[in-house]
Amino acid sequence: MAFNRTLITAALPYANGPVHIGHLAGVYVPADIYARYLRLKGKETLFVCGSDEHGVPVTIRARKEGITTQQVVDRYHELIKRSFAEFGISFDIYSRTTSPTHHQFASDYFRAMYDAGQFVEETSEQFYDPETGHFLTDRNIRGECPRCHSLGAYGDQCEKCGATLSPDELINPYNAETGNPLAKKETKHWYLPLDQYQAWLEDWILNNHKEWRPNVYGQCKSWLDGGLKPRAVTRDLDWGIPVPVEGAEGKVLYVWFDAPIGYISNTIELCQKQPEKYGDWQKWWKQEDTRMIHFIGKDNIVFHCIVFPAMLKAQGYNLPDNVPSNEFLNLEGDKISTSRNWAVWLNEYLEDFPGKQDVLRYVLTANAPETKDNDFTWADFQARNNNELVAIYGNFVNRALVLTNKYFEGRVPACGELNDYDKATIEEFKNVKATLEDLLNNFKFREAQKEAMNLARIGNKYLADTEPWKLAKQIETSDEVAKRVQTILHLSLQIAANLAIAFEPFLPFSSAKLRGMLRLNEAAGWEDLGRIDLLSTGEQLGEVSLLFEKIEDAAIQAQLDRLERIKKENEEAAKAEALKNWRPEPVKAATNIDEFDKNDIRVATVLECTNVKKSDRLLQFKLDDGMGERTILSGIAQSYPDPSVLIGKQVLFIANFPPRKMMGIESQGMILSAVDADGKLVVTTVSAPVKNGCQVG
Ligand code: B3M
Ligand code: ZN
Repeated sequence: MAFNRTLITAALPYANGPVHIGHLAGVYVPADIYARYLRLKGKETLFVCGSDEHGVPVTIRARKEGITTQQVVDRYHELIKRSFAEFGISFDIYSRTTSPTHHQFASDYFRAMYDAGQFVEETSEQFYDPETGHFLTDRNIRGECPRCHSLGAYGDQCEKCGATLSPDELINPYNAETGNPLAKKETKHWYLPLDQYQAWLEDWILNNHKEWRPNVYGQCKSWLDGGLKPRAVTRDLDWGIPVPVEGAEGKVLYVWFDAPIGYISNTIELCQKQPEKYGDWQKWWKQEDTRMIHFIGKDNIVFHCIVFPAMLKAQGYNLPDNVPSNEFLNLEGDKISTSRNWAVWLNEYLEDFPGKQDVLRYVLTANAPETKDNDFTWADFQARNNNELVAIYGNFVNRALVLTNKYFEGRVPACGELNDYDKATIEEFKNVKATLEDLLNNFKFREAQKEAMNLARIGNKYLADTEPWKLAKQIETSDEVAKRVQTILHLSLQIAANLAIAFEPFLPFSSAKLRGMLRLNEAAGWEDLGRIDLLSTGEQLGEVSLLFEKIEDAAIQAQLDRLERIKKENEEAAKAEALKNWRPEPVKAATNIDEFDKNDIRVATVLECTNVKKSDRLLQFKLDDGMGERTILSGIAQSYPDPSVLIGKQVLFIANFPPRKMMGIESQGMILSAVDADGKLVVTTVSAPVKNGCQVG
């Protein structure tokens, strides 16, 4: 269907922490590239986003930081908004779900569905804390995992074994915050009957949107194949938008009900503020010739492809045309995590690398997790900057401009006769526009940026091959040579102007700078890409400066050191957590004295105790066992950084295990140790002196 305008939405980030590179690579950078591309093409475009300020994540953060939920969302909304702006994410509006417009509109949306009989009401038993009188969300319920029996599993997931759980499966569930045991109580909620939309969704997605990315289509298909069930759209919480129905006191809209409506209410807010520029909001949400694209991360697919479309369909709104969702970005081989602080935070990046927004944009797009999870490493960040942005793009542009300054006082020289090599070069870069468009139209940003860089490669190669700096030696003496140098630089400058346009969606700061240096006409847009008359002969160029600068090792090392520090902190926190949750193992199956007596346990004095060479696990003991000397190897080196502390101690060992060779040494028995909660091994010693060789029983 033909469309005349595009509404682009980017997932609303939770205002429970700053934005990190995973968010940027997955959602905001691709969405921004697309928005800038369409605007550069002169298309009517609206790019909407805002903070998601309801839900449990913000309330958890508030309790952790000891401040109110309102303070949390105020703090992070401002921080996120500012960092996005500084990073050049070109939203038309970045609002928030605590705005009055949103509260009103989301509430009305619920009410309209309620009045139209589009919900089902159901009363069910839910966990609640009898002491606080609060119902609990899955994430706030903890207990023993029914699978691996570790303690402290969450109501939705066990982080130890990875099992997906429901709170009902937990053994001895308790309130994660108060530690109180939980009871069940009846409560009424409103459900979106997704089962009633099943047939329609199947037809809409599976038959009519086969062009969606395989990861998106595949996830939808598996949800649909599993059969959709009604989903509760209300919660018993005190933070959120009150359910606008009688008898719903103390209940709020589920965050995933109100958040996507935020796309609409933010559009409304903008259109009410600037009607001349954006028109009536309904044009963006209800008119058939408007196309909607949702940029999201893969954990949001079901909400944007199934739940929200059902809500939109119910009320007669437009449906998304495409939902380009990315996989996840890892950091230095590890999953990015807000709670573990394993991330590169946008606000910190902007402080650590001032003026280098485009470098991060470039690297995140070059490594975009479009089809599979991908990894961000600082080494790659440095290499892509130094070897690609500096060495190819920056180098080409700089040489073209500096040489023009040097030989032609910074004026665009005339284009003389083109030779075959010039013509071949022009041919090559003329194809770039069509290729780029095809890739961008299909949300293949990673490939598209590669193609833009290819244009810089063409320019770089052109200068390297034609070597105008060598010819320049004869500029004074040969008219022909002078003309040749003019032509080479004329063409090079035209390629540079093309680069400013081609890279504009990806690297907006560099393009603005390059446009300034070339004094490129502001009106030159996407459709001018491929032209070789973007700059006029005789035009004076602007002041030249470097487009990109080398990033030194020290800056990278500082980032790696930071991550190393965080890793250590996390290990310590995990240990402390394990200690806190530790419980003794259940008692083993019954045995008897005869079985026990088969083990010949005795006392011996440690004569020597040393690390085994080339093993970080084994200690070698020489013992006086009352009968002579005995060697035993024990895998406890990690617990004894200084093994000599054991010398002179009387220890317990099993004397009748068959000898065993390890690392070329024969071990004649086993020394008994206690395994502490954190995995540390402590050798058992005798509290009062006894004869070596005496038996334990
Ligand atoms: N805030 C989840 C997330 O940040 C959620 C997205 C809402 S989009 C309407 O992953
Ligand atoms: Zn488990």
